[in-house]
Amino acid sequence: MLIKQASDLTENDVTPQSAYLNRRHIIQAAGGLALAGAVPRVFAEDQSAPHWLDQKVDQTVFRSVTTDEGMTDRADATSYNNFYEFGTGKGDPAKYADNFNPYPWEITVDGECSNPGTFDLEAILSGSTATEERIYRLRCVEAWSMVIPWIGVELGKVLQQFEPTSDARYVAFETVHRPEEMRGQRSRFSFIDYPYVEGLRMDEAMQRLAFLAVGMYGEPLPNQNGAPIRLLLPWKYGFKSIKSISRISFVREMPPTTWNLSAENEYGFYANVNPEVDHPRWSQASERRIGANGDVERIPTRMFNGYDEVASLYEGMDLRTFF
Ligand SMILES: Nc1nc2c(c(=O)[nH]1)N[C@H]1C(S)=C(S)[C@@H](COP(=O)(O)O)O[C@H]1N2
Ligand SMILES: [Mo]
Repeated sequence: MLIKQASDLTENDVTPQSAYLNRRHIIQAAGGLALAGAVPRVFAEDQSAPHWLDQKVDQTVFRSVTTDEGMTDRADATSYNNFYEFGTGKGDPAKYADNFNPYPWEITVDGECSNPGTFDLEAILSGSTATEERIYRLRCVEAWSMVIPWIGVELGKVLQQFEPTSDARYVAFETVHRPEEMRGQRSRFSFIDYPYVEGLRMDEAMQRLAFLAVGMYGEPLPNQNGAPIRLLLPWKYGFKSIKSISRISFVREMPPTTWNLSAENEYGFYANVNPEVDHPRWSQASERRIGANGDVERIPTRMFNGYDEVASLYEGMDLRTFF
């Protein structure tokens, strides 16, 4: 895989030809026991990504958004997670997501659109443009953050395939409900109701930064990071970036969202990263960056997580009221 920098970007392609870009080729070339321990779990047994997805990820040639901040190690981004369907501990998703098999995968699309239906993931992705790599900051509402290279497609380009009508003012997303494979969905003590649901205003969904990832670090998404397809909204708190999406609905009214349902005074619908609006129980002014080589440092949090280009979406809105 050769990833080129988009020419219209000013930030330099300072990332060295990282080990991760070539890892699979190295693994293939070695083909033996020496590197067996390095083969990610997603490739184990029947959970291996189908060939077409593997290819789609591997053929990524275009890096459209990047940053010169140090990238979080793959080991950290795949072992320190929030995915309550597999448990509430940060290590639970990596520990328990092995029982989840995301292939094959279908997404049901319904509501205010001309082209609804249930589609195989492959069909949805083949109708989109080529996959691209984007290195995004991910800022959790709990005040930790990472820098992760994702592979995927622009959300807006995918949504256009379904031809939303002018009645579609919002788009709602749902995570798959598979209690037999997701131990957190079986828990009697869960304080969130499943399936996990999220939503965006239509103009937010069409913003070019809204992204659907099918891979990270040059490989298909591991289960704990939301295989086979999850949202990334880098200017919003991490909980908006819903994982393992199985339904997309175009709707007229603002849809319910999981964390807002659990505590509406703590988690709003918009959830834009904002250092000036604290969580009722903690400050949002700074964050704990889990950066390259496992280094952890406390850094100031930036408005919209530093993605200023989204500001026009919220012009005239009081971001304290619409948090
Ligand atoms: N379905 C689902 N999606 C989810 C979550 C979850 O618990 N369930 N957690 C969210 C939160 S709080 C964060 S910070 C990110 C974490 O993504 P990561 O584990 O890939 O870093 O996923 C988000 N998406
Ligand atoms: Mo989060």
